[in-house]
Amino acid sequence: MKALKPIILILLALPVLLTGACKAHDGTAPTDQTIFDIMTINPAAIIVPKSTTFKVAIMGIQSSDGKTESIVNDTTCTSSNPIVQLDKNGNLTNSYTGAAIQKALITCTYKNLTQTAEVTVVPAVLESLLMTKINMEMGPGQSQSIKVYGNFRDTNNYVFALDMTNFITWSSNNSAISQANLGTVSSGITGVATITASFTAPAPVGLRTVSTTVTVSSATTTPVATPRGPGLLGSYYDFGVADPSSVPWSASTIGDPFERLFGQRIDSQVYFDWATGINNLGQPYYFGIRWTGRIYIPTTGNYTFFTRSDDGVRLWINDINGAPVINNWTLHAVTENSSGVIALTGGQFYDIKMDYFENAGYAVAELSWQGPGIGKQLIPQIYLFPE
Ligand SMILES: [Ca+2]
Repeated sequence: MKALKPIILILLALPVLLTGACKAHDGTAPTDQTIFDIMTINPAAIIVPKSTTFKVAIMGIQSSDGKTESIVNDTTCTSSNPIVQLDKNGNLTNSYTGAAIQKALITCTYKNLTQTAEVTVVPAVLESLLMTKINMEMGPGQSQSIKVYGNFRDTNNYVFALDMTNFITWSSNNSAISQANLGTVSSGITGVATITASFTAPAPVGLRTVSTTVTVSSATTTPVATPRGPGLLGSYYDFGVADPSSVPWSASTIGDPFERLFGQRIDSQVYFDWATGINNLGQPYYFGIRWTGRIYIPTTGNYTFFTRSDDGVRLWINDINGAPVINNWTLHAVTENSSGVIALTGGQFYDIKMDYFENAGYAVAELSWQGPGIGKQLIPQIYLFPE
């Protein structure tokens, strides 16, 4: 108990210190004298499921010295569509319950700065929760970061993930061993505990939970866990916007499909078949999609990657600024392409990027792999990470 006393004293003193700090600011000018000349909203183009809340970051940047600070609490935002609102805590909330895709333009003002964000609300239902780490092991008094994503199934039966870390409720079956708060799992005494993240979605979905074991052992010096990915970041673009007469492209006039950012979401897999050429965000051809992130390699060995695409596709593994391992940047009907054999190390993350465009007619985009003990299959969600 002797060792605990100073901690208790500090805890007892903390509210006094905080109260004192707050009072010092009363009636005086804000201490923040920084003049920001750039304002950012991240993400600036976001795709969210209906009836959800998502955390948005609003930052001020002083371009002369690069100083960056959250200004979300001092920013006021308005929305072009009353079903979507962004509050002073950065909570982007939509109350939509209908069946159509909804768009909103959010306009935010901080002092003399103004910035906008484009929001697309997609009818989609929460299917499951996913933790970015499971089977956690750590020593007493250690902690690990974690995120919890929701998997949402849209009306076209495609699954995308949304970061819900800030909105889930944590519980532990033995909080003396381990407990979690926001994006951190911490350990106490040795033993094994199960921690659970819960979220209650609007009816008829109701309660969704996900759990992991946390093994706390004095023998563990560095925290470890099995990573689980929510998918790759999909950035959806339009082309032919500035010059509609430039589309459709011909084989000799292929241009830049990444002309205007339409929206971003985390796609659980690259597995899309849009027979009508209109994708599940309502984008009619002509659109480009760039999937980026990292891939986790479970086992050391030789891997081969495969794409099926209509139209153009390029794939990079590891060296995303170098030569693509698949390159079929042409107008074509559904075509499978494969990489050469690539030796990869188990337990490692590698950068991955897949560029794709749909020019007209049918549209398909798929990404598969095969490797040691892995038959040819779509790359599963749990191996794909958006950052
Ligand atoms: Ca096509």
